[in-house]
Amino acid sequence: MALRAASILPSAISVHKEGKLNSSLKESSFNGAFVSKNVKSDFSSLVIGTKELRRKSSFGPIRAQTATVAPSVTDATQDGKKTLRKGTVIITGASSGLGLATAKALADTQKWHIIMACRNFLKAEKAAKSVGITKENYTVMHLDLSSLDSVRQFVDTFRRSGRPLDALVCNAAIYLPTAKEPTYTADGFELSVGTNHLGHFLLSRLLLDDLQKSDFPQKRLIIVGSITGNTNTLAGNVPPKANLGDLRGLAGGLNGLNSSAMIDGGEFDGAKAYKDSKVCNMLTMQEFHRRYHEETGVTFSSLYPGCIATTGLFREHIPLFRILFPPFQKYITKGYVSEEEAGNRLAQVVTDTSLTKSGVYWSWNKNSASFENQLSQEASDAEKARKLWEVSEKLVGLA
Ligand code: LMG
Ligand code: NDP
Ligand code: PMR
Repeated sequence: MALRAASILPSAISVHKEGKLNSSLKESSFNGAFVSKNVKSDFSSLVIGTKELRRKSSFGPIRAQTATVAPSVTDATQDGKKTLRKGTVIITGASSGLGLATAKALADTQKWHIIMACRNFLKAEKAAKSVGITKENYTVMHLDLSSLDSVRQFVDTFRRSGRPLDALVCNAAIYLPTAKEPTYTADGFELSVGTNHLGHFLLSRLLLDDLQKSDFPQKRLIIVGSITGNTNTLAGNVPPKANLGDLRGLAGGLNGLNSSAMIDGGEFDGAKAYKDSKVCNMLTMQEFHRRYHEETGVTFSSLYPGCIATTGLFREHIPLFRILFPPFQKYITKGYVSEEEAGNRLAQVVTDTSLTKSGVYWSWNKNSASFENQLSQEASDAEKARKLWEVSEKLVGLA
């Protein structure tokens, strides 16, 4: 495609200094980032004011641009320049938190139509209105990731809409830290791994075809990861730690009957199940990259957007946690980011022309500049990724 990268996002995208950052990175992780020595010496500087963040975020200035919306992938304008049609992006769990903030950031560019793939139609509609996403920029489509039938139906409905697919963001998740006993998806999988990993696994496998067919210059499949699944960080060492073991529980169907409800075959622990599911998300992204990047040209990415301590993710946690967690992250770990900032970060991974490298787990440093982060040993284990892929495709009925 002879389109110039700049035609996708013509604004100044300038703050990424991956090469420079990487060369000075030290393996000492605090804020989800392997921070350089000079950053490390001043933890307070890991957090900067929202205004400053907005200024420094490479996504910020895009909002001020006047967008050009063209009906087909490229359209000649009067002055002979080619412009790009609006992209279509599916965001799962766009009814709150990070997903909603990302939808808002992308809608504000006027360059994207957002398919809000949500389990609660009314909530999603209200959420879109509440943040001021205008009608022509979004469509709500029903998706319940805790049912494989619903995933297949969603794919069907999306295809019948006739829209091309240019980006898919697997964002939705549930976290059940206080559950004493496992609960299950419609298909009988433990609910957190069933929703966060298996639902998204089926969705992204089915939609890869659609992404491949798109004529958009950059096609992306993003699966949201997290620091808490990475045991090479302090946050990833807070018990219970993620550990997939030899996948015996998953291979047994994760059903708590003839197999454990936990991937590693152990006793049920809701917080661990969530962290395990995030490891699955990060491994899946890398396995997609190895299997399909060259063949399809799709960019596969994951990210840790920062600690968005105010979202609905913590709704099942005890009230005291919900009160203390935001100030703890703001003033003690300094890993806190606002929903708006986190949404801008994920929106960058969707559109930024400097984030085209595939197979990368993105994080952001104190200046809100993105860099390629390193995953833990388990979350980058290629053999485990392959096994996870094969077991997962059996469970979701693809093999
Ligand atoms: C579990 O408990 C529950 O058991 C589980 O059900 C689930 O809810 C799960 O993640 C959710 O949590 C976690 C519990 C145990 O942690 C706490 O709840 C901590 C509360 C007590 C904290 C004490 C002091 C903190 C001071 C802050 C004061 C502000 C108050 C805000 C509190 C808000 C809550 C966050 O956790 C523990 O066992 C505590 C010990 C945790 C320390 C973990 C650090 C491990 C460090 C290991 C070093 C490894 C180095 C790696 C570095 C890599 C570098 C290359
Ligand atoms: P929220 O709870 O605010 O958002 C989660 C979204 O997922 C909601 O829209 C929710 O829908 C949706 N969802 C849950 N279950 C299903 C389902 N069965 N089918 C369809 N949608 C579902 O949490 P966050 O915004 O914080 O989380 C978004 C992502 O960010 C997750 O992948 C999480 O792991 C990741 N993340 C979050 C961090 C944080 O600090 N908050 C840090 C690192 C990563 P509904 O509105 O109907 O409940
Ligand atoms: Mg954690 C040092 C930095 C740091 C960061 C960036 C996070 C992020 N956390 C950090 C440290 C700590 N946390 C420490 C030292 C403790 C012990 C006091 C701690 C505790 C803690 C709990 C109990 N943290 C938590 C919990 C949760 O229930 C959250 C969780 O694990 O959800 C799975 C959580 C988180 N801490 C984070 C982030 C980003 C989360 C939640 C979200 C996620 O991974 O998606």
